[in-house]
Amino acid sequence: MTSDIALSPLLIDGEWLATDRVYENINPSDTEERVGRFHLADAALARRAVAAATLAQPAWVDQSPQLRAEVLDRAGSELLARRAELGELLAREEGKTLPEATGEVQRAAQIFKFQAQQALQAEGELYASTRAGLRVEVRREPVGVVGIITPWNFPIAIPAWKIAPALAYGNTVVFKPAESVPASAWALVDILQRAGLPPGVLNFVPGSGREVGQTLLDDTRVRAISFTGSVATGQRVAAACSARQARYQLEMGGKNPLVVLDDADLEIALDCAVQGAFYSTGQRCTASSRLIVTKGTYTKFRDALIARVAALRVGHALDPDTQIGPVVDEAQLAQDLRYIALGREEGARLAVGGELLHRRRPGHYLAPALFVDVDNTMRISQEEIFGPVAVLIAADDAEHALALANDTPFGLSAGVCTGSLKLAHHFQRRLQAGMVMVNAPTAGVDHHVPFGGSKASSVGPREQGTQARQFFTQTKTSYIRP
Ligand code: TXE
Repeated sequence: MTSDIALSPLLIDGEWLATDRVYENINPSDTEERVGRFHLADAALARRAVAAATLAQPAWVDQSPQLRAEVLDRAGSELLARRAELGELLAREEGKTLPEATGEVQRAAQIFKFQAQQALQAEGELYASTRAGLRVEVRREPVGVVGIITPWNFPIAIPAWKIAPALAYGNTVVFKPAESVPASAWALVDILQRAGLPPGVLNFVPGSGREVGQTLLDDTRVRAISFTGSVATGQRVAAACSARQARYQLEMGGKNPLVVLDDADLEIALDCAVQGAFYSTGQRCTASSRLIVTKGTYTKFRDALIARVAALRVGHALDPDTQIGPVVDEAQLAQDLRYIALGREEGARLAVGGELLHRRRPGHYLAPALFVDVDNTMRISQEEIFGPVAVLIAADDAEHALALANDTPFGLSAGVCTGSLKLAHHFQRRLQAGMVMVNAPTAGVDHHVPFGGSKASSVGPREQGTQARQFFTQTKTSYIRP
């Protein structure tokens, strides 16, 4: 056991609290290393956090927007200044490589700085009334108390892209991170609190989904829930929120296709496939888990891809040579291995990877797995695995590839590699996805433009950029006789 950060408390109404429940998070690169110890909330504390957020909200929205902007901007500056240290913490906790983790912290900083400016962009519209002597004013106001429930795969960036706009527009927040990544979440909350948030504006209640998360879903004072995670939990969020008419925003799974057409630049296509499918250990909702290749280039692409995948260096997240870190935890590793076994049972050919690897330290190391000659109807082609596992599917021609790409319940991200402007434009229009990439990996997005999917991947308004305003504000129409 090496360096251990102290027992970290929860935050309710500006006070750091200890409880009698403690969670220990373990480094997936070295399961003998404990990253930290964290006090956990229960249902009663979650309700206390909601009460604090409810009390704090009117004063927070009445603050000068300049103050809100300054707090968020200061938090962004501290994240940026500490990106190496926090990147290392994130890499130890989640298992992504150091460059990926440091990049994620930097992304969170950019998000805070961008959303800080949105606090000053309170938009409104004035209309003439149809009735003489009246004018009509349409304003956007905060929703109130927002519950933010996040997954483990982006432990700083996803909380950042929900918390930053929520606070910028004058909402108060109760934040519940995923169980397995409390350290990054705690560091983010600590930074925001020290940046000058008044008590109760941001409350931090790590704890179980079933208890703490469900309490937020069921509390009528929580007027909106922003959620990222699995489809099954997303459905629970939707059911609970619609039962009490709260608004909700769901970002869930993906089974994102990357289409490679005969005329694609082979090197670019291989880079997109390897990057999109396997980096971050395939644990991205935008991962290219389905590679669909037209038959003119299929064999050449397949053979080159197998060689590239076999050469990927899997190892400790902090090792500078590592390209692919470990799987996040035992449960996710078990899920990955179940799907690898299922793929074989379904008759797909595992061309490379899929076996457990042993490294200097004990960790959840899995060799990136590529199934080839796969049928799109197989479960490994249809269900989100969320690990370093991809399938390669042959298509007769571009139209067949397009039909296969769209033959999925999901619609988050989709890519096409082609040298033809005409085909690129055709795919851009016809791919059923919230985000389309041309000659670029399906994963990897900018923070200042909308993020989200279609079909079963997302419900509710888009996240990030200026469109985040749609979820975190509501419209009020006033009729005024001066
Ligand atoms: O997700 P959950 P988990 C997929 C991926 C992964 C699987 C399980 O396939 O293997 O989901 O991951 C909280 N009320 N994705 O267990 O359970 C929970 O505590 C309220 C894909 O992490 O959905 C956590 O904070 N909240 C996805 C959050 O929901 C509840 C990213 C997400 O957990 C709750 C993550 C409840 N009843 C997982 N139950 C992507 N595509 O990005 C749980 N939670």
